[in-house]
Amino acid sequence: MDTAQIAVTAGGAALIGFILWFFFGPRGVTAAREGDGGVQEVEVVVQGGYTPDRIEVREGRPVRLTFLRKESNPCTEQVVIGDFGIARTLPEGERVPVEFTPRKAGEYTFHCSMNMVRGTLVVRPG
Ligand SMILES: [Cu+2]
Repeated sequence: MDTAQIAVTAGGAALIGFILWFFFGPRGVTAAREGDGGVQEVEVVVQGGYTPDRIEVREGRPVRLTFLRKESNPCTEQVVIGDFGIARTLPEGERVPVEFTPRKAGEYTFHCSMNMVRGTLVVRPG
């Protein structure tokens, strides 16, 4: 192999590695911080997905997810948390607080109205 071939091969391998990491790599879990009054708060940025997309809270205490949508893509205009009967419109650039209290430990999905962009709420036993 000459230098160019080696460079192309290495570049391809690096790209494949990146793609595998991007789609299948470990996802960080963001634990909610408990503010005044015991409300578990997390800000979620909506831009090509949810960041963070895995949020850990404790059961039996109020949760406030504040969504901040930083894009105009209509895909993410609504966020739905079906298990809690929540559907909210997210105007671009506005913080939209969504409050509920998870009563039962488990994993719950939040997603756009088309169910294409998703995140997970992990509720730990209180
Ligand atoms: Cu969508």
